[in-house]
Amino acid sequence: MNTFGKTVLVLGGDGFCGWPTALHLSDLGYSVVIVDNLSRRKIDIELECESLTPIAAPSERIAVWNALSDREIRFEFMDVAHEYWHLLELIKREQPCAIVHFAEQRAAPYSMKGSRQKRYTIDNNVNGTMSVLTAVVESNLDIHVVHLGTMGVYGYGSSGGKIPEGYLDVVLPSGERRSILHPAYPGSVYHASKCLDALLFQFFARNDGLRITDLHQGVVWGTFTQNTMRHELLMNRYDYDSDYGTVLNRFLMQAACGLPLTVYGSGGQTRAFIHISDTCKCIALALANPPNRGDRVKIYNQVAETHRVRDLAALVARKTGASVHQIPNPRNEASENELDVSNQNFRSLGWDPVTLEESLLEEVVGVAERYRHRIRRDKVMPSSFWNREREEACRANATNSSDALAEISAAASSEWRDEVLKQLANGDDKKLERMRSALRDEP
Ligand code: NAD
Ligand code: USQ
Repeated sequence: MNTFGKTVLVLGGDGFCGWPTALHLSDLGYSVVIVDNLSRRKIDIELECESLTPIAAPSERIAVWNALSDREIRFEFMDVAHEYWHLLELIKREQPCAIVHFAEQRAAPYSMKGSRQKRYTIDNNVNGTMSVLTAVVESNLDIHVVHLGTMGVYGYGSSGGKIPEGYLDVVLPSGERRSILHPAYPGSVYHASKCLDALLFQFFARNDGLRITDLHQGVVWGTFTQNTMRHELLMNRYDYDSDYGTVLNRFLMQAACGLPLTVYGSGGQTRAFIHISDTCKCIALALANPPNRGDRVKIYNQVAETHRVRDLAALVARKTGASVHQIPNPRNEASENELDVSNQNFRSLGWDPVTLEESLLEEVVGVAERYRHRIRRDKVMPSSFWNREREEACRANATNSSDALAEISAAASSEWRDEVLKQLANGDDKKLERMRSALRDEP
């Protein structure tokens, strides 16, 4: 497919998946317009916890990319969920061939934090999706909508075999064979918002003939891609806190900082995983292979492999010497599950995914080590609970866990502090000694 000069709107293009994807699509020749209201950066302020990696302001990182790449990414500040007319006007003006929709509140724990966050997640995500679909219909343009969904819409169980890609072949009581949308088993308010999105896609594809692809993605890990590595100011975000940090990136950060790995419950939860560089590749593949007008919603499982949480912890512990702590689970989820997932749709397009390679794990630990002075260790333990029972269980255990954490943190912190002092002293031994003794004198 000739991509050159074709316009793509990347909604949520300032985020963890959106930013490297915007760079990848720009690199492939698409004319990319990032649309974002920077709500994720505002939630950083609310949670008092920033990305582990320092991320440049949108205008700065885009200017660096445009200068380095000889391409042009543009930026539109907009709330997709609540500025419908602005969105419609943008679509009419840009006449994009496709819209990639990442612009949602994506953390399950944040969506369970309290009633405000529950309502915000549904309001933001469902209204955003509804606005995009309505605006595409209203524009009367033939635009392919590519949405980032989640494996969590299926629940994490069995579907009588491998989890299929969106549709389940069933035999009705009458004996008639049908291919139906897979039943929805959301495990959080966030996951429920994705199930509601999926229903909207079914309606708009059938009623208006919209061309829609929904990508049910697994847990994303890693931070760098080839493009974000081209300059320090292109750096991608790395969430590590208990609301936004996802499990493998959290374990790698914890290992890098000498903190115990926080396995929730038995660690028997099996989840699907994908590396961030493959997120970008899969989206490019989905854009290059749109459904026809009138086709049913095309659904892909965007996953590379599945792993049990405790096996991941054991792998990271083996590699790094980190200790593993099982703590009460703040979530209401099955303590053990199998997960067998089909990813045939992307495989049939030639996708050869990255798996948990040692070198990539080392790279992420390296990033975490480099920026560990930025970590707020008080943001590592769970702070959002699925229900009162889970909260009480976690709080009852908190004393023991925090004693253990505090011990390890204290040991690690003196080592870090010394590293920071060395950097500040910049080779001046006398200055270093003065700073060390000043700190030792601290009450
Ligand atoms: P993120 O929070 O880092 O990025 C989302 C971006 O969307 C942010 O820049 C945010 O400011 C923006 N945004 C949110 N609401 C908006 C609105 N109303 N208007 C304009 N911009 C808005 O999240 P991410 O990890 O990049 O995830 C992107 C998408 O991929 C989400 O829809 C998420 O559900 C899905 N996904 C993510 C993962 C993962 O592990 N990160 C896994 C599966 C699916
Ligand atoms: N977990 C731990 N310890 C931790 C963090 C998590 O044991 O320190 C466990 C959780 O209990 C859960 C599993 O690890 O069983 C995965 O948790 P996660 O936070 O890595 O992922 P999740 O909440 O499912 O959400 C992430 C993204 C979300 C995306 C989803 C894909 O934030 O946007 O939709 O992964 S999936 O999990 O396939 O549904």
